[in-house]
Order: sequence, then structure tokens, then C-alpha cells
Amino acid sequence: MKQDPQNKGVNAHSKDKQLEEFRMDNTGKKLTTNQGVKVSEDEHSLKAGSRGPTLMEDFHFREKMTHFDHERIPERVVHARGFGAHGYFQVYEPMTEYTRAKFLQDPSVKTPVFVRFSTVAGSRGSADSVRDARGFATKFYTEEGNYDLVGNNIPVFFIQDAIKFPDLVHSFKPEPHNEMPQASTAHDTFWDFAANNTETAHMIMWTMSDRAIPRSFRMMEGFGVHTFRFVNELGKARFVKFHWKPVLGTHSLVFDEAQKLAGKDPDFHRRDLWESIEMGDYPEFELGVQMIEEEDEFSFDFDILDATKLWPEEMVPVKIIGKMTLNRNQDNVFAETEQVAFHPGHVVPGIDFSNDPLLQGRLFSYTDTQLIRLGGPNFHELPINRPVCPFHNNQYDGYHRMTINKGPVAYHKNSMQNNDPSPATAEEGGYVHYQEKVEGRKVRQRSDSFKDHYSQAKMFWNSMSEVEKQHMIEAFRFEVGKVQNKDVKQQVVDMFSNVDSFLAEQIARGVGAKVPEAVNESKVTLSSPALSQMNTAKSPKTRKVAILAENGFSYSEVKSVMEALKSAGIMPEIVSKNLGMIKGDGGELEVVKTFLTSHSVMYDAIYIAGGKESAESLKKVPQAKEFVSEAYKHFKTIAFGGEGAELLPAEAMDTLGQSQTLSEMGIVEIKSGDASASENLINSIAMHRHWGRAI
Ligand code: HDD
Repeated sequence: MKQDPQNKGVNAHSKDKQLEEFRMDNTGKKLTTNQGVKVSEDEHSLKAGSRGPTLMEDFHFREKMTHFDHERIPERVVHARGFGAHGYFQVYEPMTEYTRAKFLQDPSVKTPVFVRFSTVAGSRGSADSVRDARGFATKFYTEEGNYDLVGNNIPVFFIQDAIKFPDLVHSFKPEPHNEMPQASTAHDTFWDFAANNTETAHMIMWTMSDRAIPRSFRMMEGFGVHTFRFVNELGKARFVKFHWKPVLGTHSLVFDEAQKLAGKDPDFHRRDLWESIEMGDYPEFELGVQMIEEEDEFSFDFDILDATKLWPEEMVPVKIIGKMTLNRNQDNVFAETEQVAFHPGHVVPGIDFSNDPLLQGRLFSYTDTQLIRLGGPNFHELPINRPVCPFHNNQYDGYHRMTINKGPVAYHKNSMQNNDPSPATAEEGGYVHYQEKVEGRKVRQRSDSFKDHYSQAKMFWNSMSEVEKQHMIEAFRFEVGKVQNKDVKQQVVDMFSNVDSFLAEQIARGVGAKVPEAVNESKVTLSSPALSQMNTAKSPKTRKVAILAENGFSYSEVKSVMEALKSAGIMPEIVSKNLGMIKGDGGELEVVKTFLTSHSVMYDAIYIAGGKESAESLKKVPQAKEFVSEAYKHFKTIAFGGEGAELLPAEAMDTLGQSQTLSEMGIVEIKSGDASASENLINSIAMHRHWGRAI
């Protein structure tokens, strides 16, 4: 592997170019062993006679089988299920005032990135749509080395000190005696841990909210969670928190839909990411930073080193500083998604740490885990992990070493090699740690300023709309309702009575626990509108619409709606009883999915085509009716043309003719020749869901 000796600069293609040297294409090639010997036969092992025993000398068989036997590596101990994509990041304006990080200086530079999205609790083969936090890890291949922003889609964490991480993870993973349940916190040990470690309260509010069931990786926020530092050229530091804001807005599934998707399409999120990139609908996320001056460290009623606290955006505004675009799918999931090794300790000059005790512990854990997962200390040489700038040091040997270091000298200081590789000064780009003054006794303690576990949990609750609150109550009732141990259930209810008495009462009623009498709920009245997804950006782009049609559908109507949807960046698909072509009055269209190969949970909206014959035959298909009623139940836009109305659920039928109510309910009538109909449909789809049906 050649390195660019001059390090002439990094551009959006630098990583792709580097990976190209490792790509292998088997098309048109002869089959060989790993030693390059051509293989003449690949279906029969070498035997002593066609019915005799297999011979040890069959080197092809032995090599093929041995390699297969060793194909698996340990899955990640958390975040095992993930999916990655390549792209680039561009800063909007120089950030010189705040940080010396080179990739944040020049708006014309495109820094290559690789992002891995993940769930946390489930195994590698678990479903995408489960209720869980999502990992959002970004590797920036900068000209000064790799910078990893290893975040989640939730801005706070369950615990305050890394020493509790193994306990937390043991509590939410499947229980050790029977390995159940998979990819779910809805079981005794998690809630037992929660109730006995009340610092979890705030993050639990998030995981019980719609944030834990995102509609798409492309529609969720990302957070660096910890407080980091920006350090500028003059050595001045500021505390900083990182945010990713999806350009399409932050949107979620509804829980019933998420659960059904886990069976109908366990790959829902990775498919969505893969397909959108294949179709050129590149996911985009803006990078934002919240900054606090060092002298304001103690100006807040929470400790800025406590990872269970966020900085309300209305208090500390998010400055948008750049944009990431994911524009290339990986070539090989194992080589890239599985072998990528992130680490919050991979920083570049200009970005530094804080004393957050959760972050401090993470700085140990990530390299340690790669050693077992990737089998040795040379995982940085794997193509996906290599920096795009040169790297030189005296670390030699170890399993799977690929670099061939020349010469006898592997130590510093030396005279035989002119002291090379030699340390760089700050001016030459050397990383200089921020000189924070630290003193104290060695104690196993937590600061008193970390003791408030409920104020921000309450702020989160205050910030939710009525619909979002209702979703949270249902999520709590589901999760705690699955707990077998009555004492644990009661402990959970008692714990959340410290957040909000109504919430605690609702959980208690749902799970058969006692409504706490002595309520000590948080007095916090603050709310943060930025936390409610009701206030997010809305866009119809990349939404998927199922068009339900059968022979005899109204061709001109469907054709004009399809064209309007496509030009708004929406993806329509014809769903019918059978694959093939269906005939309308005036033309044919191709059916791409059937009621067996798809389901309304896979779409954002549906449209029942007009046409008497089409509606009549759809009415005879039970799955077609279910398709519509499920879409209605999941608050999705439902459009219909003419006789398509006959498939609408009874509740929707009642409102027909009352155009005001219709649009509030997310029901759109497509009248032939009415140009505004498609526009209404597009606007309705952009709303994401129509909660008017809920109450
Ligand atoms: Fe972690 C993986 C995010 C706390 C230890 N973590 C991992 C991944 C993400 C996060 C996104 C998957 C990276 C990938 O896609 O490969 N972790 C977080 C966040 C945390 C956090 C946002 C809190 C703010 N993690 C945390 C703590 C520890 C770890 C406190 C241990 C002290 N995390 C790990 C790990 C993993 C990991 C065991 C498993 C696989 C890996 O690192 O590469 O080391």
C-alpha cells in the first residue's frame, strides 16, 4: 500500500482511491487457491475411488474448508447490528476562531467520511426497527489523521461513570440463563437496573419516546453526547457538544408499525439507506456545535461534565457549521461495516477531551475491544481504518502486519536514522493536549453536581406534545408490562413518580402496580421545543407511496399522480394482487410488489387508484383492505380516486365530503382534472403523520 509521501491534500475521493487498491473483482477470472494455483474442479473432493474416503492431500478442499470455518469474528459487544455508507463532509465557513482542526477550516475541502449506523442491544442478525437507541458513528479521514465522532441518536446516556457500563449492558442484553429477549429492554433485568440506578431516568425518557423507533437512519439526529473541547491556534479552549441534524427532519415510526416491520422486513433501515443512496437521494446531515466558554463552566444548574444532561438548545444555541453527504454504498459489508473500528479517542489537533467520567472510560474501552474483535493490534491497517494521510511510528510486528517497515531502527530517540520518525511541533501539526489544570485526591466518588437525576427527565416530558406523551405512556406500559417481577414493576413506577406523577400513574395503571401515594415529582417547568419531533423540518422527499390498483384502474389519473409524486422526489410503487402488467383505461403499468411481498408498514403513504373494476377487485382481496386499514391506523396519508373510496376504513368514510376534516385526517381525494389534488397529496405526505386521527 503506497502512501502519499507529500500528503498533497485530502479530497472527497481520497478514501475511495485508497480503497480501490484493495478491491477485488472476480469477473472473468479463473478460480484459484489462495496461493494462486488454478483449480481444475470445485464440486468433488479428492477421493480414493468415487465411493472412497477423502484424501488428506486435497489441498483445495482443506484450504476452502479451513477458510470457511474461520469466517466469523466476534460481533461487537454492543452495537453489533449496523450498516455503513461512505460520503464526504464540508465545512460552511472557517472555524479558525474556535478550533485549529484542519478539516474545519476550508469550505472548498471535501473530507471523506464513513458512517456506521447501528442499534445497541441486538445481535448482528436482529431486526432494524426495534425500540432502542441508534449508534451514529462517523470516521472523518482528515489530512491530519482520522477523527471519529462516535455518537448516538440520543443526546444523553444511561450512566454517568464508565465503570458502570458492563453492568448496564449486562442488564439490557438477553438474560444469561435463557438468552431472552433479543434486541429489547422489555425484561426484568433492565428495569431492575434502571430502578436501582436512577441516573438512567433521563435517557429512559428518550428510549421510551418515539426517538427510539426512527423512520429512517436518514431521519434521525446524531449527538456526540459528551462535552469535548475545541482548541484554537492560540491554545484557547471552549467546551463543545456535537450535533448532526438530518436535512429531511427527525421522524419516527409508530410502535405497532415498528414491531410489525421487525417481521415483515428486518432489514428495513439498512434497505432504506442502501436504496436511497443507489437512487441518488443522498442522505444529508448538517453538523452543529454548541459551545460554552471555559469561564462559564459552572453557570448552569447542571454539570456540563455529566453525560446524563443535555444543553437545552434554547439556552446554548446550535451553530450549524457544515454538512455531511452520504453518496456511496459500501462494496462489502464485512470488509467495511464489520471491520471498521471507531474510537472516541481518535481525535485530531483542535479537538480535545473533557473530564466527563463516561468519556474518560470510553477512551480505554474502544481499542481494547478491537483487539479481541479484529484479532490484534494492527487493525488500523485494514483498508477501511487506514488514515488517508501518512502514518509513521516505531510500533512494529503483531498479528496480520501488512506494512513492511524498512531498516534496523524501531526506536526513539535514535541517531542512526536522524531521530526519524521524529515528533512534530504544534506548528508542524503535532497534537498537543490542552493543558487543563487538574488537582485532587484519588477518590472513588462522584461529584455532588451529578446527583440530580430527574430535572432534565422532567424537562423532556414537559417538551413533548400530547401525542408524544401518549406514545411514551404506551411504551412504558409495554416494556414494564413485560417485567415478571412485581417488585421491580413497582420500583419503576415509584422511580418515575419523581419525574411526573401523571406519567407514573399511567404506567402504574397499565402494569398493575400501585399508584404512588407520596409523590415527589420534579418541580421543573422548563421545556425545550427543540426536543419535540413535532417541531422538526418536514419534507415529502424520498417518501415511499404504495399505489393500490388492479385491472381497470383509471390510467390517466394514476399516471398524472405518479408523475407529480416523482417530480416532488417521492417514490411511488404499484402494489397489486399479482406481479406483471395491469391494464387501465388507456394504458398499462407494471406492478412491482404484491400484497404478499409488501405491506403498508413499508410505505409512508398509500393511494387507492380510481376505476370501478379496479376497486371492485381490490375489495375482494382481504390483504388490500388490511393494507388500507393499517395505513390508517398508523396515521399515514391515504389518497383515493373515485371508486377507490370504497376501500377506505369506516372512520374515514364518515368524514367524506367534509373537505376540512378530510385534510386534517390526512385523507386526500384525487379528482380527475383537479391540478391541486396532487399538490394536496404531496403536502399531506410531507406532514409525515396525521395525529388528528389519534385523539
Ligand atoms: Fe460505546 C461501540 C456509542 C458509551 C464501549 N459505542 C459503540 C458504537 C457506538 C457507541 C455508536 C458503535 C460503533 C460502531 O459502529 O462500530 N457508546 C456510544 C455512546 C456512548 C457510549 C454515544 C455514551 C455517550 N461505550 C460507552 C461506554 C463504553 C463503551 C461508557 C465503555 C466504557 N462502545 C463500547 C465498546 C464498543 C462500543 C465496547 C463495542 C464495539 C466497539 O466499541 O467498537 O467498546
